[in-house]
Amino acid sequence: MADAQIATQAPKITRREDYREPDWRVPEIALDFALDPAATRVRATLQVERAGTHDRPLRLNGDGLTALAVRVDGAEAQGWRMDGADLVVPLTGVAHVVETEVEIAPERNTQLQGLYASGGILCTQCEAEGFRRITFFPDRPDVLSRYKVKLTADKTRFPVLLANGDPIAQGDLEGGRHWAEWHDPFPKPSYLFALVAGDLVANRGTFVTLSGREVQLGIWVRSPDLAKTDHALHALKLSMAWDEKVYGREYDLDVFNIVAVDDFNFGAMENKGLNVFNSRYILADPDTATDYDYDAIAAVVAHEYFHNWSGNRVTCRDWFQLSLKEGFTVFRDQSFSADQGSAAVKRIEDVRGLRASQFPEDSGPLAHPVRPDEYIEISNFYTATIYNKGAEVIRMMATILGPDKFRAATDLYFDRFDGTAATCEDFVQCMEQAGGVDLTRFRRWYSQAGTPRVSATLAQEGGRARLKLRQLVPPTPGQPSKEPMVVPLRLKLFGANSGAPLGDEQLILLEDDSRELLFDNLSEPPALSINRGFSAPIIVETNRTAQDLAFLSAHDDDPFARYEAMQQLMLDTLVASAANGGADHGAVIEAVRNTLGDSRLDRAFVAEAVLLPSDSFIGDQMAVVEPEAIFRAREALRNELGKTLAGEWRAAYDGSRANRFEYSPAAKGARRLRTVALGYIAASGAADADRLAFDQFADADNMTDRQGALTTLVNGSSPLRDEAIDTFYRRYQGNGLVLDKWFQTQALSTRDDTAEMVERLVAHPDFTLSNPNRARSLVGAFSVNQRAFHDVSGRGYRFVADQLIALDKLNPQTAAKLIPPLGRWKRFDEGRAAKMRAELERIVATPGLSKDMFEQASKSLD
Ligand code: 0A1
Ligand code: ZN
Repeated sequence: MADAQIATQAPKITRREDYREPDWRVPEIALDFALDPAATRVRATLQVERAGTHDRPLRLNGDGLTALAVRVDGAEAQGWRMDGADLVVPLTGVAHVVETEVEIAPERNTQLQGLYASGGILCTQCEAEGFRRITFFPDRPDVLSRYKVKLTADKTRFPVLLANGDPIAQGDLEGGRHWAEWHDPFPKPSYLFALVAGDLVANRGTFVTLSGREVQLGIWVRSPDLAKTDHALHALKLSMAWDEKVYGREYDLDVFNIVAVDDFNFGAMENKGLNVFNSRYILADPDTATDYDYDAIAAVVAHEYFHNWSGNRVTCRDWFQLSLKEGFTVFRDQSFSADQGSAAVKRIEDVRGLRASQFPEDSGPLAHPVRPDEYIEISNFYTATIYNKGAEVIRMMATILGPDKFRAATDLYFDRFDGTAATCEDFVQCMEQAGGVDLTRFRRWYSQAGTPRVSATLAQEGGRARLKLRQLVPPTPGQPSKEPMVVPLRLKLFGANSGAPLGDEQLILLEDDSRELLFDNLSEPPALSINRGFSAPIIVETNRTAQDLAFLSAHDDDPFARYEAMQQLMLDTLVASAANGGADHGAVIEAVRNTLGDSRLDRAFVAEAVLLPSDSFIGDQMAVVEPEAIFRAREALRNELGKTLAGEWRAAYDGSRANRFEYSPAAKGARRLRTVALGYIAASGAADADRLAFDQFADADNMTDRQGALTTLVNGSSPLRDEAIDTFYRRYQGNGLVLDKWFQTQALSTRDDTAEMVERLVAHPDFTLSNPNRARSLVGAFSVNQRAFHDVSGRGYRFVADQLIALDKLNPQTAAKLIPPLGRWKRFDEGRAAKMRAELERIVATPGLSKDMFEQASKSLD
């Protein structure tokens, strides 16, 4: 079945410069599904029209399909042939009706692309190229069609039949079967097609749009999960109202359905009018979902909903333009989430995520521009660069234009390109026209990979100061030399004695290799606050002293910059300590003490600010990553912070005790700080720490507190550790999403026997590679556990490679996504690097490897 996926010696490279408009358009398609898990019949009727004057045949993409019938204008087609997996049909006129028939087996589809079965539900995933696994079609995003879909299935097993658009008709048939017909009036590309059939129930709601239309909303799940869908439904309504208010975008169909399935390769999918979600981004109640989960659910629901305009009404011309919809939609969902609670905390979280996933990608073998030039397998390009750096690029344009012009520019974009397939260039042109700006050089953010490094040196000369800025964009694969980027920098000076601002914040553009700025009439020595709000996705290197940073961490009036000053101070201390086997912790301890004691700060901010940078982020600052030295340096600082500020941590812990679960920004902040404080109490070696953690674990009325306590116990060595692990398991046996947390918490343990433990967990009866969430919760989590994965013996590398080779046979997309940690070998010492390379070589040499894995693993060896 996976034949079409298997790489031959030289997999085909698709290049952006080779883009050609489609030869044939398909304005209408009717699909008729006779659904059956073992054998589903798909009949497709395509109205095709020749585009322009040419005599090329109609090429319909297929993947693993056999044509059982091909008809043209009602008669059996003559002269059709297979070209590889594609069906090629010669046609003589300008317009024809082409019918095909195929049979597929959803229950045998382990790749989870196309039509597949998940827990008794039949569902589809077509982005990017899954539609060709369902029927023959020009499976490219610039072919837009109106879809009519008829579904027929056994009524007992599949009482609910859903597809895109609005329901038209339904009825019963002989033999216990029934049917439903759906019609989507909006032309869409094939990647947005969806159907779902299953025994589902809905949490229903309504939303009245700005213009007064009533939309029927449904969150569809299996009946035991119905009680966990209120949060998602609420988030959907908030998203619909937000898009009207902030972007002037209304929903356009009579119904909007979301279905949750347990087996899903990504987070969720924005199919027109019928979003399909990984159940982890829908299901929540206080007992099973953490605050992090609640927030992620709202963000993903918003993200998929916002795609209705940024992605569906205006789609992408080709897959090189993927960031056109993804970068913009991530920016929109980030703005939505920022508006729901603390914007500062949201920005901190987003930047932390960018640094954890995008920065390493941008400095490694898989670095690629926001608009890539070529790919082997497009699924490999659903990356942090396309999504998160893409969002930063949109954010920078919004910063340069200011809010009013940015809104005028997005209005222009939606109006001009509604119903079409557009490019990143089209978007930038709208920004230029409505914003009255020239973005010629700014476009380099789309074409050049690599994280720019900006050095900022401030020198005081009497009452003046001179700021020297210099930028460097590092070489990346295929791009040895770079042009300077346009870097928007929000900056401000503070008086280092008084803490008062020395002038207003400025937005400056660094457009060349370097730039100098002069500041006059300074009444006192200045401290530099730069890249405030993280106005550009860059690495900033300054000549600020530990004293400057400590000062800014207490006085900066931009919360992000304040957090950043603290992080930089911690980072400098930890890097020095890892390199020299110790460092003076005094400045960090004082800064943490000040922050903990500042009652004006909200608890969520405090919790973020006092957290030390992760092992991996510390490693990213070092010429050669030393996992053990980093771990020891971080633990030593945690220990000293825990001991020196013992009273403060106790006070923070006790002061953040909530009485009863509530999902509000204040309650979330309190829970976060409580668990952070618990971590420091444990790190101090306090005699009662394990008991405190176990009590929190046992008494918790919510998953945030319970998992927070479990994490502390799992990292430790108290006898209560095993008891907690067992209790948790028994309590949640049968709940897949919570068991994922159970596996993940153990895979992320900081203990030195983690590799052994994870190897044992693979044999656990609840472990399976067939479910992507489960595979990620153990293998994915372990491979980002810097200390355990990089165990000097190489056993971590071997373990992950073994798992990925096995996973590739089932689900190449999910396997390939887990390659990057092995590809970071250049950052490690020779011994580790050789072992990592050896595993990559073993993967590349595996017979029958998918092209997904081939691309990721072979590029990672370069
Ligand atoms: N467009 C979706 C992401 C997505 C991409 C590919 C998939 O195939 C398995 C699934 C989902 C989004 O941005 O949410
Ligand atoms: Zn998306």
